[in-house]
Amino acid sequence: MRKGKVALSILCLVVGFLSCNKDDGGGGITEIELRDRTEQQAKDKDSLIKYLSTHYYNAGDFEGNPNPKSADLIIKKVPESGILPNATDKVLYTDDGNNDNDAVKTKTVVFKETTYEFYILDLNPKETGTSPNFSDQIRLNYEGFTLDDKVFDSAVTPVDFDLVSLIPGWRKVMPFFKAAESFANNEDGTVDYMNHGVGVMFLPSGLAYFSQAQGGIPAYRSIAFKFDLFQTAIADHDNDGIPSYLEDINGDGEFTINTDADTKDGDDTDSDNIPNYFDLDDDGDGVPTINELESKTYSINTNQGEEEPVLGAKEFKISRSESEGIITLKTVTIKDSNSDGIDDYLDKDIAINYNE
Ligand SMILES: [Ca+2]
Ligand SMILES: [Ca+2]
Ligand SMILES: [Ca+2]
Ligand SMILES: [Ca+2]
Repeated sequence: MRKGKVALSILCLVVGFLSCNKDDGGGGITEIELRDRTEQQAKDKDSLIKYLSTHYYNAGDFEGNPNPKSADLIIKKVPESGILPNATDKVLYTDDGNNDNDAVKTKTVVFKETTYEFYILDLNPKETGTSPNFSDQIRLNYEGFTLDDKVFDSAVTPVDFDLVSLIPGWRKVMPFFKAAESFANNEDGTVDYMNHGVGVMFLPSGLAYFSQAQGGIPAYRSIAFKFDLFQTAIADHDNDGIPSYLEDINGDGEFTINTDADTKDGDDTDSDNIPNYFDLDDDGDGVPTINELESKTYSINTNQGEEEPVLGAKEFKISRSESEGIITLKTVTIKDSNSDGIDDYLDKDIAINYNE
């Protein structure tokens, strides 16, 4: 119980600090006028479409390439003549009304009651590999750049991120990509990834930093990132046994508290202002969520050719360890003991402790 509480109070502290800054007005802090999201999105869409329709990339270097990487990507401005250097080069966006003809695919999402468009370029479309959920952990290389083609941030050796802690655009984009098919550990400690996800995202400011100036980027700027997606892992932020992506109760791809306690429009079943993904007792019935799930331990002896079980539809891995060929796998299974369609951990009228 302690872990969730401590982490949450740090979060509140950070939020409190930011709002203090905003309120005091003076003291050298630049006041940024808060713009209307819909109006800003219209402007951002224009600048993004302008960028995409006046830039091309080296598509030929990615076709039939079995193991492409984002470092191979070259994006340049279309020359005045309109003639691209190589026959295989492709303009990112043609604005001919048919997105199928474009290199970048247009995606639409509602965020903060605003309809946003973002654009993705998939440089390694593939069938294999796992896609992250919007709330998962990812390992990747990336490079962020502005629409003036200036790099503002990058990581050339793999870094890990919690998608929940990033700008919203990343949560919207990453589920469209797949992590590596396989990887091999080298003797020098580096890892080789085979056939990993490679792409570019073009984000309006509303899915990026919006009103915040950040790392040399002024407020209200559309930005882009190219990336190599290597690995992904399902996150369970509060370690209550329920993967975080299943704790998005209203299905909007974000974690929020309720703005209305009656309709419960957010992701907070017991309306205690702690969203479920961070709440250790989601329904507030006094029994921690982890104890309202049925736990199971499997011992798999691979020396005798035993194989790991296929988990049930509502069964999730808690831990997995391996010693001398014996795999110990711990899982939890969501229960609905009175079969009313509301799982026990979300049903405040059911308080069965399966671990007692
Ligand atoms: Ca959880
Ligand atoms: Ca949500
Ligand atoms: Ca709650
Ligand atoms: Ca409970």
